[in-house]
Order: sequence, then structure tokens, then C-alpha cells
Amino acid sequence: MSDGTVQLTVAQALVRFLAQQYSERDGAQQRLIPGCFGIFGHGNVAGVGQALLESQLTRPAELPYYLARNEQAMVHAAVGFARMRNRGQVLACTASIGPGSTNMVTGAALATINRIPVLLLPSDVFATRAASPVLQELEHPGAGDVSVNDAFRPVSKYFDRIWRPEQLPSALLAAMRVLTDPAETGAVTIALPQDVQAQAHSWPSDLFKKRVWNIARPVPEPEALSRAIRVIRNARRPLIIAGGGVLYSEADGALRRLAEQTGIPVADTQAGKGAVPWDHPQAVGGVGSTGTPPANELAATADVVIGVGTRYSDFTTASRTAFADPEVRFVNLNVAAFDAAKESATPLVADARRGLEALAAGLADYHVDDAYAAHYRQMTERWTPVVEHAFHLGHQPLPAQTEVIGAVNEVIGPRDVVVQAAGSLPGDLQLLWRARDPKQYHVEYGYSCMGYEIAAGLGIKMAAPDREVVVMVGDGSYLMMSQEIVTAVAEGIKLTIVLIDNRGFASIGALSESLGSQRFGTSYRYRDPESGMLDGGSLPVDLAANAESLGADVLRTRTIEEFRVALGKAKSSARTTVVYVETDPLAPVPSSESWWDVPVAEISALPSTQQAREAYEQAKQHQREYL
Ligand SMILES: Cc1ncc(C[n+]2csc(CCOP(=O)(O)OP(=O)(O)O)c2C)c(N)n1
Ligand SMILES: [Mg+2]
Repeated sequence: MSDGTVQLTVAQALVRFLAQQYSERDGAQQRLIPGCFGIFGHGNVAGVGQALLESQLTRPAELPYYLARNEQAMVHAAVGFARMRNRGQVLACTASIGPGSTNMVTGAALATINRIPVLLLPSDVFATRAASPVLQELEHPGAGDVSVNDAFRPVSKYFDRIWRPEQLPSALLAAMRVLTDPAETGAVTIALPQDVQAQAHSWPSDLFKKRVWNIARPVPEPEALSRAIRVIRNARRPLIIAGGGVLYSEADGALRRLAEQTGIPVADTQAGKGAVPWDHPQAVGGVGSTGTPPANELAATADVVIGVGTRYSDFTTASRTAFADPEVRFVNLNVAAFDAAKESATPLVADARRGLEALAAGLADYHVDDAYAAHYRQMTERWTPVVEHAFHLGHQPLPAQTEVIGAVNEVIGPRDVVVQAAGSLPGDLQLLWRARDPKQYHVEYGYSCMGYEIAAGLGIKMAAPDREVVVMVGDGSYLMMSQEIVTAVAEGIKLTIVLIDNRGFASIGALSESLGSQRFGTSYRYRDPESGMLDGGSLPVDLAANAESLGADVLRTRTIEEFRVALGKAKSSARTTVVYVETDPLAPVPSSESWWDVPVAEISALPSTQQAREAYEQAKQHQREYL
């Protein structure tokens, strides 16, 4: 306890405070907030910007600053970073008022949905209202205290606005708690009015002492553990579903041990893939709408589903059709009570690693019977050649996307990271990818946000400079957000970007066709004057040239053989390299033998829609409520 005070602006105090925060888990301590992304405008240039400038004057910088090219993208980069660091480290993002700040709202939603911590510092309107409305201020005639930053409230796990300097300490402490709470974490937003940022104040010097935030590993309540063990012990056809929580808790070892000890097969979600390596005897692949047929058959007949660190999205549950046994029960191990309770489960609220260790101890004398083990092994062995075939399809004249995935999977090293988020790639990847390391597979499928890929790749590479980061991005996503290539070039952060051009939305095109909407509006073409539709000739767009113009090295490939060679070159290059390949959007992909609930028009003049509606109503009958 010291009774000294320090004179600093609000922004200077904020930066000094952030530089003194540490996280701790399993005895390892590290800076909680090792850097700050930003884009300056009049809302933050002289406040947070000035404070950041002062903080760069030491070597190394007190709070290293990174200039991004788009505010949404910098939040994606921060998410990629925190996810790669298993939520033990977080980046801050500063934006100017108005559009700079609202550009971050999408990133905030993505972070919160994926349970990944980011610290967002949008700038806000004058607290004094000296000259309202200022440039970019929203005027709400019926609510004087509303600004555009109120849009962050529903997508943040913690929100505060600093109208007066005195509010800053309590807001910062609350923010750090949420950032380091594994159950509560997500986007944390502190809005900073532009005049308040620059305001001087006398701060207690204790505010700036080093602070260590312990990332908790809550243990299961003994009674809850007994209940969970009782349910699992009676299971004849149990199935574990590994979600992202397994990886964030670094519980992959504990999961493998439990699976080996009990013989219970492990299926994974998009966020959990890699928790168990693909060729592990208990691994059965992805589950749900884009999962593997073996995992989905096991899900259909499972009597007990053990969800670990999963939030049971509709893709995981195949819109509540995946688990079809009439008596199926769930045991959910999750650090968040909210997720543990899903599907009327027997909840086990605990850290994944602690919970899995406790389950293993309590299930010492339990093992699935030999027939069940032989059954799931046989099924997964039958699946292996299907993947092999898809990886080496020999599709002509343009290669299939599955071949590109196969080449990436075979060329990159076991510790290298593949990054994806939206389009047809996440589904194909979950179906086919063979993960060899818990951090190899980075697919953002909570928000499935087009534009995440390249931006997140940047953050992932910052978090793991010793790994190669291979971003896979479709032409649609690339067109939405590729500008962070410039940031990668400027910072000397090396990315390999596989740009798959299939001239539009292969994913939504296929979905549209399956739902009777005839691929309407899903390919990038000229408007045809006769049909009035976007089904004219191909556009003169050259995305490879675009990438070149942003400063990346570009390798154009036409065949899968050329692609493989180029990928090898990109891997050994020290510079950010885009490997460009065109693929056939209509090439075949193995089926997941699953379903996804996307409602079809109940009445229509189109026979294609009428047929799709009929199929929809049939499939809908298999949807369950787990009560
Ligand atoms: C920001 C955003 N807008 C819209 C969507 C809906 N959407 C999902 S996939 C997709 C098309 C993606 O196109 P592309 O990146 O070329 O991948 P492809 O489908 O061709 O594999 C769209 C529009 C989305 N996921 N994210
Ligand atoms: Mg595409």
C-alpha cells in the first residue's frame, strides 16, 4: 500500500495499467495484454493515441502498438491471437468514434459467441457535450445519453463507459476479471469519450502496481461428479463430444487418457478438432451437420453423450437430430453453467482438465464392451479410404476443393496451423481434415464470419511465431476482407494464404440448390440483359493480381500438382505468400449423412421450392427436444 498519487491523463493511466496486468495458470505467468491494435481518428488520436506514443518510447515498448487496416479485422486478429494462446493472453483494440468503433461490433459478437477474450476501446462522444453533435455523433432525440457504442452492449460480456476519470479504476478491474474468467469471457468493451481520454487526473499509484489475474480451474462439486459418473457407468454406447473448451483448458491430454482408459469414442466439434489426433484409436471425427458418417452414426445410437467444453451449436447437434436414441441422456462438463445445463444434461460445472481427471478417477473400473469398440473402429477404418479418395480425386479440368484440402493437409507440418471461417471450406474441413496437433485446426465457426481468415491469421502468427500459419480463404471472403495482407507485410509477419477462387459462393450455392432456390444470386457474374439475372459471363476480376498489389508474393497455380509445389515454396519462403488456385464449385464432396435446419418457403410458385419444402417437412420430423 502506498499513499502516493500520479498525474496522468485517462488514456495514459489506461495504457500504464494495461502494461502491468499479468495472467497466471498452472504456475506460468505472462503479460495479460501484451499489445494493442488500433486505427486513429479524431476520437482517439490525441487521447489513447498520445498515450500509446508515450508508451512506445521505451525499448521494448511498454504496450506495443500495431496499426491495422480495418477495425473489424483488428478484432478478428485479436481473437485469433487469444484463441491461439488458449485465452491466457489478450490484445486491446483502440478505434476512433463513430464508424471506427461500430466497425468493431461484428468482431465483438464473434469474440463473445466463441468465448474468446478481447479488450475493445471504442472512442465515444464528448462527455461535456461542449459542441454536440460532434462529427460522427448519433443524435437520439429521446435519449441524450445514447451513442452508437450502445450497440456493443448486447455483444459484450462487460460494457462500461467512462464519463468521468474517477470511474476508470473500477471499470478496468471489472474488465480484467471478465477477460480472465473462463466461464464469463468474451468481448470486454470500455467506451472512452474523446474529451475524457485527454483529461488529467490524480491517480492512486497503487492502480499501477503489477497485478496477477489467476485463470481459475474450478473443480467439480463431489455430488455432481457422483451423479455424472452414475450416468456414464450405466452407458452401453457412450460418445464423448470434444468442444473448444477442451483446448482452451489444455485438457487434451486428460481427454486422451479418459478415452483410452474407458474406450469411449471421441467425436469433435469445429472448435474442438485436434483435441484427439485424427488417427487415435478412439477418434471418430467431426460430429453433426458437417461431421463424418461414423461419428454421426455413433451419435444417432448413443445412449449417453458426454459433451466436454461444447456449446451444442446447431451444427454440432445437426439441428437437434443427431442424437436419436429415444432414451439418450447428456452429461455436460463445462466451466460455464449455462453450457453445462444444455440438452437437459446432468451438468458437471468445472474446468475441463480437472473435470476429465475426476471422471477418469471415478470410472477406473468402467470400459465399453468389446463389441462396441470393434464397431466404431471398423466404421472409422471404412471412412479413411473415403477421405483418401476425396484428397486425390483427379477432378478435371479444375481441381476439386477436397484435393486442395488434401494437399494442404499433407504438405504442412504437424504443428502448422490451418485457418478458416466461412463458406464451403469449414464443412469440408470438418469432414476431411486430419488434425495432428491440438492447435493445428483453427476454424471460427461460432460466428462463421467471412473476412475472419486473413485477419485472424495475423493474430495467430503473432501468438505462435514458431508455427507456419496457412490461411485458407474463398474468393467471397477474400473480397470482403483481405486488407490485413498489408499489415502482415508491414510488420514482417509471414502468412501463407491459400486463395480458392470458385467464382462466387460454392457453399450458399449448394445450399440454395438443395433448398429449391436454384443457386439464385450466388455466383459472381455479369448481369445478363436478357434474363435480368446475375448469370451472364464471368467477370474480369483477378484476385491474384489484387493480392500482389497489396504487397504479397503470389504463386498462381492451375493444377493440383502445381498447387502442391507452390505450397511447398510458400512454406519455405520468409515472406507473406498467396497461393492462388481456381477450383470447380460443383465437384463432389462425400456426404456427412446429416441435416441442418434451414427453413424452406411454405408456399411457392416454383416446383423446385415445393419439392424442397416437402423434403424439409419430412426431415423436420426427426428434430427432437431433449427434455
Ligand atoms: C460476413 C458474412 N456475410 C455473409 C455470410 C453468409 N455466407 C456464408 S458462406 C458465404 C459465401 C462464401 O463465399 P466464399 O468465401 O467464396 O466461399 P465458398 O462458398 O465459395 O466456398 C456467405 C455469403 C457470412 N457467413 N458472413
Ligand atoms: Mg467462393
